[in-house]
Amino acid sequence: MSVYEKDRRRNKVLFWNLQGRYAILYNILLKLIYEVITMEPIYVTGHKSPDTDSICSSFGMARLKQLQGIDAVPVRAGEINKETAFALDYFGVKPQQLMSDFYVKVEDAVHRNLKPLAEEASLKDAALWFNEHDQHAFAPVVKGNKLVGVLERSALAEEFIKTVTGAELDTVRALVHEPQMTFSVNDNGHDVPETGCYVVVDGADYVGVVSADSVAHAPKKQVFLVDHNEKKQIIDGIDEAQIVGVVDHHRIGGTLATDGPIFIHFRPVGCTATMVTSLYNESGTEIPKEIAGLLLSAIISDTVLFRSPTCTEEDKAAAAQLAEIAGVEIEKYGMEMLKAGANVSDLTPDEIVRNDMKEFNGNGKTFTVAQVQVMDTTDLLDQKQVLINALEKLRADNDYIAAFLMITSIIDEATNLIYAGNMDGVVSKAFEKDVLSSEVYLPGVMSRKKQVIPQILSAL
Ligand SMILES: [Mn+2]
Repeated sequence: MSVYEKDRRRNKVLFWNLQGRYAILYNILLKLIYEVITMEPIYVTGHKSPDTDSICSSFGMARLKQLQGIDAVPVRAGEINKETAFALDYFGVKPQQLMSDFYVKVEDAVHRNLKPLAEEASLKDAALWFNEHDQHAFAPVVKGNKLVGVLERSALAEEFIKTVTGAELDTVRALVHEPQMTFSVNDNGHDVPETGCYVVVDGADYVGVVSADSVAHAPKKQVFLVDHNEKKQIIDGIDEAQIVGVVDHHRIGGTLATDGPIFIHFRPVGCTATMVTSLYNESGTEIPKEIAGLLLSAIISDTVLFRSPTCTEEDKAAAAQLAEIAGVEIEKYGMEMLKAGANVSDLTPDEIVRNDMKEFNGNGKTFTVAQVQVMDTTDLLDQKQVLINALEKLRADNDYIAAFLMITSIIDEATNLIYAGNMDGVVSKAFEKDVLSSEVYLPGVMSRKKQVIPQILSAL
């Protein structure tokens, strides 16, 4: 009897020794403990190329859930920009964990309870192993924890024919060969072939086996979206995860389809953090000081210190409440933070045209709009041709129909929109203006969401 089998029998005896309802109770308790241990957290994330709102609302929303006793983890979809870095540093918060994708990993789907055979195992041990694991065509073979290879059921059967005529092998070692395909715990589950069962390793160590079926049954990651809902802006692999909630202030774009009913919160306010603030208030939860500072930073950023036309009275009221808790003076702190973000002097042209970039899709056409907010646009406009070349490279490399860059002056409250792609007609139609060498000047325009995207989409 294998150790595994003994274990199983002992557990059975233990279980049945408990009488009637106690056994049931014991079972329920075990299940509960198991669920608590294996319970997946809710990942709270903002959009790709995260801005201050995406980073800070992720922190704010995750903390609210934690305060409500829910296991939530703030994550980010990309690198922190300078403005956000200033805010995080100011309120003493370290950036959250970077999440590269939500794909189901082999690690989530691996069967860990398939005991391997030791390479010193005798032919009889091997036969007993296959007898116990009658669905398995091969046995993983290890030396210590290290995977040595696999032993095929057929190879063992073949060997037994030989043993009848004499010379029996001492161990299975000679029959073991390298598996044709193995998976690492970090591999994506969707790469596991439709048929067959495969050995999973962690480095050189044996972990277990995986199949397409176990991948299909692996628990999905639970994801809470803040500050975005369009597929192209969500961290990759969201189709293999489960969206459990959305708090956003953008248009509903693309097809946000979910498996079940979800918590959803959309309002046409200037900032997601404003909504997060009201969720704290509605639930009667006190806002922690550093979270208040971060949420305030998000509102200042998204509304460009209340200058943006997207700014509402609700944003201003939330900012006042948050500033009080955080203990900062809004105008002073706000200008400092915006200045920290507005310094683009150390960015390369490639970085500038990807700054705060978002992808959009209209009529099946994909384009990007990046934005830099600066105190003075002169330096950037002086290198306009270099920036347009960088935009053209970005456009061509990704097969976009266009790549736009908004050069927005916080002081003048205006935007110079420059672009690559055959867009002169679209741009002049969108903004009812004549374009001049891939540029249009838009006084009063600060908001991509409200003053640029809808206009381009309707002109496409
Ligand atoms: Mn936002």
